[in-house]
Amino acid sequence: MLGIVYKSTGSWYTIKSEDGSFFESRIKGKFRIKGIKSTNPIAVGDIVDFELETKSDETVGIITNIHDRKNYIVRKSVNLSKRTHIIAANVDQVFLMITLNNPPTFTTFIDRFLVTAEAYQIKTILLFNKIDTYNEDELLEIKYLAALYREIGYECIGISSKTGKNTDQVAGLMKNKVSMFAGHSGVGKSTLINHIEPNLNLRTAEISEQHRQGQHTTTFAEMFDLSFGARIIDTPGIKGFGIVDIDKSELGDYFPEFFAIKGQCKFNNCLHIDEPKCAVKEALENDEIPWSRYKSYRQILEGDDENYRTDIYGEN
Ligand SMILES: Nc1nc2c(ncn2[C@@H]2O[C@H](COP(=O)(O)OP(=O)(O)OP(=O)(O)O)[C@@H](O)[C@H]2O)c(=O)[nH]1
Ligand SMILES: [Mg+2]
Ligand SMILES: [Zn+2]
Repeated sequence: MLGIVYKSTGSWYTIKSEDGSFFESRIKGKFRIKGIKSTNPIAVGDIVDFELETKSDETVGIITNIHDRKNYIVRKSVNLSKRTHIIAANVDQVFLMITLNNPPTFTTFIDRFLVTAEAYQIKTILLFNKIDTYNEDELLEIKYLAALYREIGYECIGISSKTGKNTDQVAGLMKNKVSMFAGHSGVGKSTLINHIEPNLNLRTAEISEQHRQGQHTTTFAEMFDLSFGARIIDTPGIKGFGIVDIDKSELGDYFPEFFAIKGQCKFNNCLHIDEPKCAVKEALENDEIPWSRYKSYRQILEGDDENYRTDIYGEN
């Protein structure tokens, strides 16, 4: 049978089969997935083949095969430096929620997040939340930011999770897709989800309560079906997503507007720092690339000697 993993506790996996029934399942034998040293072989969102086994009145699923992943999100395991923990697989899109103040979301955070999402090949949509609270100047700033990111190619929507303004647009984008929500603590992720799907209320509350009790317990993601054919993956305690190691020479490729013109740099290994005839620097001087983006790029680039590692957790 074919199914999708909705929940994992490390040894047990909850699988939803094609006909909509749920099965508690285990892995048969050892799973090795090429190229990934992970503490968990199977994650929420994985598509698996499984069989049913009945022993003394109890039916459990046995996972026999995992299908190739479209993408996956990892975080480093606590205490196991080289190993990673796969948080979720096969994510269609992530909504990054942004507020100007209360709490502030800085462009460096947004850009680091976008770099990670580009590296993971996950589509990101920017949601500027709490638009019911802004004064005229603040609204102008939001409009400026939205225009900046739209120009690069990211979809941007101004919303209010509280009044429901434009949340139907978000729900429309979620239909028939697997979505995740990210952003600093307090930006309104839970409020938005509760507004879109009031019946989920209890469950999201339960999950964050659980997490608050133990800071360093491993967090498990869980997938939820919403009433209108959307699915979300909730990752308690993780306000954004994982970590990715990016080589310095590749970093510019994850800034789509740099990538688009890098062919015009004199050197094909141009890092866009102080090389002569650098198309990115020229575009910057001509105001064709926003300074905030270049600033983020330099910050990330200078962050580490060999690799840049993004730590995209909300509170850092
Ligand atoms: N005025 C206004 N308040 C909002 C809006 N969205 C959320 N809030 C408020 O902001 C606070 C934080 O919202 P949450 O939904 O709990 O934020 P969160 O992103 O889930 O935070 P964590 O679970 O800590 O990551 C709550 O008091 C909400 O009522 C909005 O659009 N407008
Ligand atoms: Mg929340
Ligand atoms: Zn260059």
